[in-house]
Amino acid sequence: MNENQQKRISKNLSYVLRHRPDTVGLELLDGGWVEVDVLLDAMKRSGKAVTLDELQIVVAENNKQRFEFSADGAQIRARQGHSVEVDLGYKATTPPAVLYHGTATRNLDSIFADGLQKGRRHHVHLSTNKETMIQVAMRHGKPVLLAVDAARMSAAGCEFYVTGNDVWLTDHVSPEYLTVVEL
Ligand code: HQG
Repeated sequence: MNENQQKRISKNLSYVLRHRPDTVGLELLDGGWVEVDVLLDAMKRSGKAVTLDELQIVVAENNKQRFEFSADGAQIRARQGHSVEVDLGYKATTPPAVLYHGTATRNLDSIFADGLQKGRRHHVHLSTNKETMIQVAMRHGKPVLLAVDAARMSAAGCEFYVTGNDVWLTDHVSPEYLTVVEL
């Protein structure tokens, strides 16, 4: 399988597992899981056929580790990034003292007025990894990196959830916790 094929499968999976399971006749289970057999069957019926081998490669090699199998391998889910109503079942966890968020410079005025908003997603996405966050920022325009004072947010009672791929999720980040990091 070449890179383009992997990308296409990853995009199809993101669409189905995060946003529109209904388009292939699926409903997500608690935690955002889908039975692998059921998924393969649904993808086939909707003309987006993918084999189990291909699925395993995409889960293992996806550049952002977006997907994961359950421990027994019978189920699959997207780790984060959903727009459908689903409880991923992540437990609130104490965050590292500092987390990062990458965005475009044109968003700064609005972010320093309203804070980081989750928009269409379930949460605001943060990470310990500055490089990753700069990459995320570059999707939006001229990149800027924000440091989030997670220690102070946590002390103030804000909750954080961590996924299996170092994405930290929270509901909202007030401007008082944000500073621009000089690149
Ligand atoms: C910005 C990708 C103005 C926010 C990535 C961002 C990530 C505001 C954009 C994951 C704002 C939302 C998430 C405010 C936030 N005013 N702009 N008050 N509050 N914003 O794509 O964080 O490929 O929904 O800074 O790798 O960029 O999907 O979120 O620029 O991990 O797996 O509004 O999505 O992962 O954009 O990216 P997004 P994001 P996947």
